[in-house]
Amino acid sequence: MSGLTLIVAATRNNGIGRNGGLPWRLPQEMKYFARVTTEAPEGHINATIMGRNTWESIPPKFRPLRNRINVVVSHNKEYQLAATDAAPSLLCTDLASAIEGITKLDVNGKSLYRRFIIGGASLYRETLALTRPSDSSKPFVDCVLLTRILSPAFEDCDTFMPDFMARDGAGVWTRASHEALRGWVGFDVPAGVQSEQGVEYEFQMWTRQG
Ligand code: FOL
Repeated sequence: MSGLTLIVAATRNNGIGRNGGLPWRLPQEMKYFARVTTEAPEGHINATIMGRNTWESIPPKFRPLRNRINVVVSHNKEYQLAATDAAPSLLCTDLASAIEGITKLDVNGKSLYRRFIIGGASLYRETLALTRPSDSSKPFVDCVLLTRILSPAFEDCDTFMPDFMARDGAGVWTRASHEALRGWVGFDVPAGVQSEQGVEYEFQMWTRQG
């Protein structure tokens, strides 16, 4: 089992949210998110791991995210999902038990393929702070699928992800080639600056050595 993959759309100053939701509406970018997190070889399934706020930010009609194992991490032990709400596959009070819980889950006999950290700010911060463990069963983020929102600046963001490149120092994270991104996701991803709804962005992949 490979490490964890963090997937995020963020502005140049790492803005990711506003008022409990995404600051932009980018249908093609969202399709990319859905496809990347869903596609798995025959007989396999991926997991999406998210914080409680992110779970609540997904439109009810899209939640739980279909054809994926949905894991919600809430450090609040009292947290209860709304009775009317569709349930995630797992509700955990910390990341370690989330990771362990997924392994034990049987989803119609499917094997687990990839584990995606899909936000938000707290869970990104927590997972990026993990150092490479000697025990490969422990969680560690070794790949970031970053959609960099280039313009406009979306200066009214109120939620930010950590600057993972700055945080770990130069050379720890390296940007993979576009071919490597295509190979990793397993489908054709448009290269270069994308333009949608007046927003310019780029699909990037970053990997970590140490
Ligand atoms: N990563 C990227 N690249 N873009 C994002 O928008 C993004 N969003 C989150 C985490 N990582 C991301 C968290 N927020 C849905 C809504 C919000 C959300 C994540 C997912 C959602 O409704 N997803 C549906 C898409 C349905 C559609 O096609 O519009 C899904 O099935 O994945």
